Amino acid sequence: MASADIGLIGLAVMGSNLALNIAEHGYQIAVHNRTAAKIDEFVNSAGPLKSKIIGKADLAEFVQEIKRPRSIIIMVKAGKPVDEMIEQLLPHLEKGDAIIECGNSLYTDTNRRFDYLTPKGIGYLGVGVSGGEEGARHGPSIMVGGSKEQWHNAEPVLTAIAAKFKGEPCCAYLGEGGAGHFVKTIHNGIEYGDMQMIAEVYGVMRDGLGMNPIAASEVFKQWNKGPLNSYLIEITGHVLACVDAQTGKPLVDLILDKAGQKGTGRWSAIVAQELAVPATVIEGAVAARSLSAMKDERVAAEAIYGKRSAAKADITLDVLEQALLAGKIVSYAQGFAVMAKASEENGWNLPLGTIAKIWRAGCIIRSRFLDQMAAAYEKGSSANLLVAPDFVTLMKGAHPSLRKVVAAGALGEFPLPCLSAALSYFDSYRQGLGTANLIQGQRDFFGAHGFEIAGRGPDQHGTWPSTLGN
Ligand code: NBP
Repeated sequence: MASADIGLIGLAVMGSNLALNIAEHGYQIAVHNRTAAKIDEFVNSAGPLKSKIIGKADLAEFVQEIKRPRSIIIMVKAGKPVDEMIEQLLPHLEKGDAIIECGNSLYTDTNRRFDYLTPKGIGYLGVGVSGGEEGARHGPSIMVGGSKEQWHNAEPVLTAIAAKFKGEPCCAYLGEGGAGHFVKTIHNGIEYGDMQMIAEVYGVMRDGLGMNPIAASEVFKQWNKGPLNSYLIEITGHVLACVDAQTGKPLVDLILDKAGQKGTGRWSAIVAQELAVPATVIEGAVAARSLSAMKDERVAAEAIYGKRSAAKADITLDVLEQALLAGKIVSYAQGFAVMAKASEENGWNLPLGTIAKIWRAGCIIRSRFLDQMAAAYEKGSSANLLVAPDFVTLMKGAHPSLRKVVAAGALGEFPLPCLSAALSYFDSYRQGLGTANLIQGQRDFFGAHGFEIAGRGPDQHGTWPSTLGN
């Protein structure tokens, strides 16, 4: 007799914490893992929640334990393991059952799996889960895409375990196929941009203002009470304040300046390029991580060009705070513009306001700012955030500071790849008369590509010299 409300496969960090979260909300859950020893280990360590968890090493028995129509979460390593798991599960499933894949999958893989399973009568939900281990255990932000009918079966469990923002669950159905995983990818790209811009501002404090980590930590703690209030600003305050027990030195000064990346930031930059939507802050952040990893080359280049000048930057902390706010507005405007275009291309009808809402709690980029964004979308903004009235006011106040900081970086020789990318995008976006007229002239010169002249229409050509020289 089936007794579980839901099943879950994959008992590593994310899966085991999600399973505990589900059990804690009163649901009976069946669990399975490829390495069977981990199943008993997990069930036995579940404490008072043990009675809610049924461990099954045999896949057929695991499936039989779940009430129909079945909802089965897969939380295994993204990529091939997901396809392998689907093939193993298929013979045991019946029409109407659903696979809910919650890893960091590439959205095109999710589209493919959705197209493969839908004709078989098996629902497929590709779900982005953000918030790391802590979020999985106590309330992540959950971005759902895929089969709408099966979403309704799983909705009570997923909304129960999601983070809540003022009582509203941070979980929503966003569209068919890979819509949920696409939104999670862009979330991660925006997360890269936020982290890089914060790191750049820390660089200004350290290299431009000569502040030590403790002093910088105090500033971030203060900023967390204002418009920049967010999880990432809060943890930055803690990271900077941390002291290494062995040496008594600030931990951040001992950590090697080489950042890792697992791929979702890079995917978001690639997809933005494919959609021809400029996402220069995300691109800058991905490139900055790659450059950070080239430690030996950077050290060698510094020996050639010499250390940067030690002159103090002429900026205040208030200016720095406003610059970060301006950079953030541009970055989110770009990220949401990528989602709007992808929605159009894929026929997803992504609800941008809902996305801003479900990112307000549980996920890594949660912030006060996202509540303002959700409000802007509620007021009817659908175009680029930079022209949403409330953000126009914020940007008008903040962009002069962004300008000062980027100028200080250029003159002081400290790199600000994302803040400067944000400023360039803003200046290009608000410039009625650009410089692409010259590019069109050049293209016509060497390739007869033609150009448009107001009043004369497209496909115009210049009369160019047939030979060069003199
Ligand atoms: P991992 O990504 O480290 O995957 C480990 C799990 O995958 C184990 O249960 C392992 O089983 C299983 N597995 C592998 Br590996 N190959 C398998 C196969 N061929 N068939 C069946 N199972 C297989 O776990 P995680 O860190 O918990 O992350 C799970 C997913 O969630 C990933 O997609 C990850 O990108 C995503 N995610 C992670 C975080 C995070 O903070 N860690 C945050 C958000 C999303 P075994 O025990 O038998 O080896």
